[in-house]
Amino acid sequence: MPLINMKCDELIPERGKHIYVHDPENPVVPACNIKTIPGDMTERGCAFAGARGVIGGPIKDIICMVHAPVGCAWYTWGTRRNLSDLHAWALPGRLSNVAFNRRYCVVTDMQERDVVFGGAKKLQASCLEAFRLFPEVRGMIIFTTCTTGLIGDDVKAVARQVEKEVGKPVFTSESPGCSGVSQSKGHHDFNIQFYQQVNALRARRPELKMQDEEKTPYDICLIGEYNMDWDLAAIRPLFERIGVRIAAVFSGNERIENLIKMLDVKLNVVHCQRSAEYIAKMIQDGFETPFIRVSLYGIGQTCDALRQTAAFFGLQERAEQVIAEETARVEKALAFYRSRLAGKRIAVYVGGPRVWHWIRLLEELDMEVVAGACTFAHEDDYQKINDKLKGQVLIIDSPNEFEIEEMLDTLKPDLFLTGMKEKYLGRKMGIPTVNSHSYEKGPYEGFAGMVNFARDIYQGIYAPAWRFQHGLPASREEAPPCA
Ligand code: CFM
Repeated sequence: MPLINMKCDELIPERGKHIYVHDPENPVVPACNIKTIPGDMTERGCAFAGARGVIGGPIKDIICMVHAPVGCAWYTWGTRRNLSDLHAWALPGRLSNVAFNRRYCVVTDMQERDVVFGGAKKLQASCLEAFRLFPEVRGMIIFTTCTTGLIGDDVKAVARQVEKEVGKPVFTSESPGCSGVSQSKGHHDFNIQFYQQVNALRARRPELKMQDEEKTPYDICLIGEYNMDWDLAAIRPLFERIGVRIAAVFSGNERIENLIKMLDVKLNVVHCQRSAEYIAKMIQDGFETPFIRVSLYGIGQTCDALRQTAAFFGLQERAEQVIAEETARVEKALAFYRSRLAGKRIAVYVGGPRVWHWIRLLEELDMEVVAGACTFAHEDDYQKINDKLKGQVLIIDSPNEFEIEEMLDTLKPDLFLTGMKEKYLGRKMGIPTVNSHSYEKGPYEGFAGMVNFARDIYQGIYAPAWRFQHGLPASREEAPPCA
């Protein structure tokens, strides 16, 4: 039976249905995307975090108005390094800096009195004040959280009123933290509500649609791409060189103006298929715009993504040219890292998709995935993981800290690809880590990104600091010189 119980779960045996050792002969999908078992110290985030932090946050020229007590805004602010710029049209000085969405945290600061008597008036005043303080922003999204969701403030009415007064689009994202089992619910909510509201806005103001003279026959929208540590700088030129135009990105470093036009492209290219495939499906249903699923991590998968996109538009020849040039450019560096990293055993713990995004990438460096864990993956993510794994691999759905510790202790991987919270656990156990959410020194996507990723893995494993830790394998003590 591939499902297993871990020792640390003696007191919560129900966890067993979330954990399995993948067997290629008999693949199983664990229990997933269900309520956390009481007493299990889950590492999951809330639905609001999924809506605000993951999808709304990376939009570069809007205010994310968090209608909540200050903590909801403060503790979710700036934790995800999706960078943006506000250069092109910003005022000089104060706002001509990069990463507008990481510099400002805007919240209604709900107090007890507001909860008792209702917060709608306070929200309206806050929206108007924010628009006055940041005259250059082009719109707003109002986010509700547990508090304002539960008291039932009519945020849609406030949005309509503010939009009328200011003349800029105001959207709402009603995805209170408690409304789902993980941040994944917030992704879904945001997709549905944004799609509906963009459609409604386009009906009210048709001049916001993509006008005929703007359109090209090669317009695509990159969906589920969040510009983590400037991934777009590595990816955008590749698509442009094969001859397509990225008319919109949902939602990394994107202007709201382009997101309103995203319904007018010819093809949707979906990268993160957990957080954003929903909107691609809705656009397909509503506009008959097809979508393709891609991965932009690793050489092979990036090539596949370019080939698939090119095939849709009949641009295969140019794609082959770009692929030949780019693979030649990174060959030497990757050969160096491969020679140092071959045979290393890796554990990966992320939200979900990156486990399957990275299996092939790690294989390209001759490394092996020995364990995988996902915070909020759904069944289709586990199917994708199973399809890519060749050997017996431990997989944990929504792990708690004890399970992660036991996983690392029993499998002793050479490197742990993980986030900010768990890295200390790994490092105290003598296992190097690389930040697999917002990266160490990215970008990690595309050809150049693959070299950065390999370099960070190499620097993690061969960091001289490990010499001072006892009981480490010899390989980590004999650091070969860096390229
Ligand atoms: Fe998609 Fe993402 Fe991920 Fe995600 Fe995330 Fe992320 Fe992630 Mo951190 S959108 S599901 S909610 S690929 S922030 S950029 S790295 S857990 S696997």
